Amino acid sequence: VEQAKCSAAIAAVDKNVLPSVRVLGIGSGSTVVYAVQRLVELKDQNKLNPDLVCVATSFQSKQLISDAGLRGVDLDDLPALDSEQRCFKSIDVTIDGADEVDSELNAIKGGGAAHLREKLVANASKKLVLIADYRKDSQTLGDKWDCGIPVEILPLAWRTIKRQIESLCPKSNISSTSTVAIPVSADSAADAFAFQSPRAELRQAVRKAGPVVTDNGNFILDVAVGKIHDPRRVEHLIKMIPGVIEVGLFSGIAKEAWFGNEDGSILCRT
Ligand code: DER
Repeated sequence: VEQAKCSAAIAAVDKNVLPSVRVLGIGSGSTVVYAVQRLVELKDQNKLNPDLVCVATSFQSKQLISDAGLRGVDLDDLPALDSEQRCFKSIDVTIDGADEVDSELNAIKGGGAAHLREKLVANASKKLVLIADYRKDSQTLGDKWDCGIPVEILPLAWRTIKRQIESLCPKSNISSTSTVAIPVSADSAADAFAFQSPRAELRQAVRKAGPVVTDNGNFILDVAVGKIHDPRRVEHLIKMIPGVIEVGLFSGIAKEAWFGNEDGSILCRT
């Protein structure tokens, strides 16, 4: 698996981090470590833009940037790209990992509890490139990733938020045999999407007592909903709940996804 991650990372960096790239977003997680290692190699070969600056997406990512001897910069310190100060996409390209990617390049992210800043940086990027091993390459979100959708929430009301997420779809519409289309709004069955009755679990830390606390001081609920046929709708439905800060569904954001396969081959989907 590590070799597959490494191959995908190298291929994605070589294809996307050209000398013309001046501002690069660096994601979080274990796969992106290989991308930064490749950046160091390119830097040593003078193949990077000499003015390259990197935007971190977490404390881990900030540490990767500084340990690699790359120049870090805060998102808000980047100059606007147009005179009217309107263009908010100040990052040329961002390279980041993912927990699962579907055939439309929608992704589940947040396995590393970093998706709030990752989505902020991805949204401010002209191009988001995902890198992953073959385990993340899916037809439909929820096929392979069984830890649920990471949702960053306000700690002070976590039980109330959990209850509201778990009440998102009336159980009465769930048939016992299969996932059924559940009208989200009473007025239109067209709003329906396949959605199991969600279960939200507060993510517990491993080497710290109590729940995971994100870099932003918040909690994570992992929301299991089964297969996600309409990621954008599920994302919006959860995001509308008061106290939800960010949902680990990246719908229609990524432009490219690179997967390392078990046999050493590499797959790029656009
Ligand atoms: O938290 C995140 O979204 C990370 O990008 C993560 O999910 C990917 O992690 P991995 O590269 O360690 O699989």
